[in-house]
Formats: sequence, structure tokens, C-alpha cells
Amino acid sequence: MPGPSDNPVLVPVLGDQLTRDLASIRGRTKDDTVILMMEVWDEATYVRHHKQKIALIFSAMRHFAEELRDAGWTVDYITLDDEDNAGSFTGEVARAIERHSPRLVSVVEAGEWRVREAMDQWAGKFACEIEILRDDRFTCSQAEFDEWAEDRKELRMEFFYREMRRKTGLLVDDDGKPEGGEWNYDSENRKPPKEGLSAPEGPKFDPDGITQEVIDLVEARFGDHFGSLETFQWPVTRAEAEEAADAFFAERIECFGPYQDAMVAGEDDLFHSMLSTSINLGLLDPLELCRRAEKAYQDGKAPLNSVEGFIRQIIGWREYVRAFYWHQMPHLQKANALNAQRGLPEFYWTGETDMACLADCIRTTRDNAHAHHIQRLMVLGNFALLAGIDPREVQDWYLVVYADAYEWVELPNVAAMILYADGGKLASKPYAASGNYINKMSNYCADCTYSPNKKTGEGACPFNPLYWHFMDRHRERLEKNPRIGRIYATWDRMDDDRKQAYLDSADTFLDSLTPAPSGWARAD
Ligand code: FAD
Ligand code: DLZ
Ligand code: SF4
Repeated sequence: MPGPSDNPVLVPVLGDQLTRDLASIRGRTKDDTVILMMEVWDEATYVRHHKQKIALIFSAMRHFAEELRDAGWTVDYITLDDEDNAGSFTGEVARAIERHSPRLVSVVEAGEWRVREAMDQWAGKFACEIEILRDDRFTCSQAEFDEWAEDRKELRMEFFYREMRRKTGLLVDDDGKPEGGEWNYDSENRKPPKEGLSAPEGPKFDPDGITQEVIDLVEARFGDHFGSLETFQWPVTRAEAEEAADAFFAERIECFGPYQDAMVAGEDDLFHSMLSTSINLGLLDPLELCRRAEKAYQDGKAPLNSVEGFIRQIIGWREYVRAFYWHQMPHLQKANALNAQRGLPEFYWTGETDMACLADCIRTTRDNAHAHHIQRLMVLGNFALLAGIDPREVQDWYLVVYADAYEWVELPNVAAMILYADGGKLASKPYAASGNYINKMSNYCADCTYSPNKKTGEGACPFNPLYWHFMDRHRERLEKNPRIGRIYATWDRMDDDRKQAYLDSADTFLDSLTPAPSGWARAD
């Protein structure tokens, strides 16, 4: 490798840090820097990631390395099948220090607790200076969040989000007032799908030579992991990710808001942006996307409820869950406030269930390593909540199956948002719903063996008895909650036979579930 000067700066770039604007690359000079990129066994196997997720990350890493080299940077790239590969970030940094004798190792903090803990050991392990920089791709620093959170009994995204709106100036006028008079237009973003609702398809990217090589590697080394590789069509470069963003802003943002919570069988993307993989990898700048959305509104090309909704997902939810993760780790990983102990049903892996909504959400998860937000929340998540599935099993599943899944974003969404395992620090109430909600917001029920209108017994939608079973077994905790407690008046008005029929139906259904054998999410 043509080397830069003696004792250069070594810049390790992790698989989700793929931008030239990274704090550790920005301001460096090409003749004094070696960029280190590492495909390592530990990262590829700490859970048994969906095959598309590994292929996406390796392909994006290889393309980014090529882009850096073309721009004149020195890149030391370790492939997974390099025979001396040490298998871990720490092992590879140690080998790179031997090769390059750097005067400084400069790295941007890792997104995940597990990796950051390892990184924190480097200063004690290596005989050269180590610099760990803040990841300034996020708008909110941890110190800022911790200060905001201090002395607050409840952490609510809505108030944090207003701070982020003020900080960025997005959709805020010169007097600090929100555009249109309201901070949040969520109430306009719950339109059920009308008959035949369909969205213009976004661009799909067929694998090029680099991606195909990676797909072959993944099939050979991780062939027994969950998911299909045949349908791999993710953007793997900044240029492709920008093309995907262009298509979203040209064709789908207009309806993004109104149909944000809608679900249509077979319409996998609907009006969603499909940009989370690219944002999380570093291919797209989240704030730049928000500015584009704001401009679409200013130019009259998209309504306020769509644009505010999109911006809220990014500078609201995305920033919020990341800061919440660091605020609540490491205990968030083990939180189980509702003492849920049931094993994850096998159908989460096989898709073999008569429940049409779950079957469709698992199909798109298997084929595309993606499901949109309301599918993750109100179908897959709602079921796991109502059925009382052990949070650790649910967390592992979500971390494995989605191409955009990194623990900092997956864990708060799963443990705190869908499972209420944190006891309500993030969400004001559990997102529990019966079949009625899914029937209203989707067309799934029309083709289901079960009926959403039947409440108990044979043929009843399982979400109906499960809902009351959940409410009944968590009464002590939930009836004090002003946002959900009133539901117990409805339960108390039912006669005992009706209540018993709900509880018996739910028990019969829960007894019929086959738990997944171990080994799907983590190696035995
Ligand atoms: P869009 O609907 O177009 O939204 C725009 C962007 O907003 C997304 O690209 C994403 O960057 C951001 N966003 C939206 N909702 C959230 C949220 N709740 N948390 C953080 N960012 C958000 N997102 C991930 O990136 N990785 C995950 O591992 C992940 N796990 C999730 C698990 C559960 C249980 C739930 C309910 C949500 C999860 N999300 C996760 C959030 C969300 O479902 C995905 O970001 C979204 O479906 C990605 O598709 P999209 O880009 O089309 O999103
Ligand atoms: C998810 C992942 C995988 C599967 N493989 C790698 C890898 O081999 N090399 C790498 O740099 N990053 C990988 N990643 C992403 C990392 O897990 C991610 O950067 C850390 O979780 C951040 O803390
Ligand atoms: Fe899902 Fe129930 Fe509707 Fe079937 S009837 S699709 S299980 S909500």
C-alpha cells in the first residue's frame, strides 16, 4: 500500500460511519492519514444478522473505501476472509498499529454500548495516543440530553422535539413560533388506507460487481442466517442513497403524513422514505434531509403535516431514542417491568401463522430486511406486548431482522416503546391495541382466517382476547395511568361470563403457540 508519512494518524472507520464528513476524517490531510476499515467476525456474528444486513454493510463499506481511495486517501481495508483477520475491532486496531506505527489513533465514538466499552479500553492497551471524538452526525449531544432529562420525572419525546426544532430552526419562525401554529400535526397523520391505495415505487438498486461479491461471501459464510438475499436492492453508495431520497421528495412525501400509519398487504414501502439504512450507515445526512423536507413545504410541494411528520421522525424520534439509549444503558438491556417470560413464537422466524397481518409483516421482513414503522409497532410489537414475550427475545429478533438495526435505535424502540419494559420512562402508556385498530388501519383482515369482529372463541381475532388478557393481568400497574386507566371501567361493566370467555380464549391461544428453538438469533 502506498503509505503516507511516517507515524501518521490512524483513523478507524466503523461500518456505520461511512461519510467523508466524519469528525475523525474532517480536517485531516491525505498525506498524513491512514483510514482503517475492518470486516470482523465479532460484528458479523454477535447476533445472527439477516443476510441482507451483513451484505448491505459490507458492500457499503467496500464502496466507501473505493470512493476514499479514488479521492486520494490511503485506506487499509481488512476483508472478512483475510487470513490474518483478528476477528474484532480491538484485534484489528492492534495489528494496524503494528503496521503503521501511528502517532495518534483518532476514532469517532461507537454507536453501541458493546463497542464503546471495547473502545474505552484502547487507551490502556495501546502504546500510542487514542482520541475518541463525539459523533456530531447527531444534533443533540449526550451532555445536552442529560441536562434536559435531569430532574424530569418523565422523559417525553414531544418536549425534547420542540427543543430540537428551536435548536435547528426547522419549521420555526423568527419569533420562535412553530410553522402553522402547532408543533405537532400527528392527529392529521392517521388516515386509514382507502381501497386500492398504492404508492409510486421508489428506485431499487440491482447488485453491482462489489455487491455481488459480498452476496456470494454472505451466502457462503452466513447462509443459514435468517432472510433472503435474492431480493437485495438497497442503496449502497451515497449517490444511490441520494437517488432514493430524490425519488421520495419528488413522489412520496406529499402523502407520507396522511398515510404514515396505514398498512396495505403487499405494498411494502407505501409512502415511507426507505432511507433509514442509508441514514444509519452515514450515506445520508439526517439534517440535510430535514432541510430538504422543509424546502419542499416552503416551495408548496408538500403539505405541512407530511413535512412536520418527517422532520419529527428524524430530529424528534431518531435523536430522542439515541440519547435515551445512552441515558438508560446498560440496564435498558435487561429491563422487564411487566415481567414478560414467554418465549418468542416460532412463527416470527418462519412466517407460518394464520394471522394475516403478522404473516405479511414477517414476509416483508424476511424478503426485504425491512418493515415500516406501524408494522413494527402495531402488529409485530403489539403482539409481543400482549402475548407477554420476554423482552430479551424480542430485542434479539428486531436486532437480527432489520437492515437498519443497530442497538442504539433498536433497543429503545423495542424495550421501551413496544414492550413498556422500562416501566414507562419513554412512552406514557403501552401501545396495546385489539384487532379493531389493525382492521381500521389496514386491509389485512379481509383475507384472514380470523375475524376482527369476533371477540372470543373459535375464529375470533387473537388480538381481541389477548388485549383484555393483557389489561387484566397488568391492572395493578395500569389502572393508575391516566392515559389508559379508564379502559378498566369498560372491563368492569362486562359480566363475569364475558370476562371469563376473553381470558379463556386468550389462554387457549397462548397455549397453542410453539416457542422458537434457540439458535435463530444467537449461536447456541
Ligand atoms: P420513514 O417512515 O420514512 O421515517 C423517516 C425516518 O425517520 C426513518 O428513516 C428513520 O431514520 C426515522 N425514524 C422514524 N421512526 C423512528 C423511530 N421510532 N426511531 C428512530 N428513528 C425513526 N429504525 C431504525 O433505524 N433502526 C431500527 O433498528 C429500528 N427498530 C425499530 C423497532 C421498533 C419496534 C419500532 C416500532 C421502530 C423501529 N425503528 C427502527 C423505527 C422505524 O420503524 C424505522 O426507522 C423506519 O421503519 C425505517 O423506514 P423508513 O426509512 O421508510 O422510515
Ligand atoms: C453490523 C455490522 C456488521 C455486521 N459487520 C461489521 C463489520 O464487519 N465491520 C464494521 O466496521 N462494522 C460492522 N457492523 C456495524 C457495527 O456493528 C457498528 O459500526 C457498531 O455496532 C457501532 O457501534
Ligand atoms: Fe390480524 Fe386479527 Fe385482522 Fe387477522 S383478523 S389480520 S389476526 S388483526
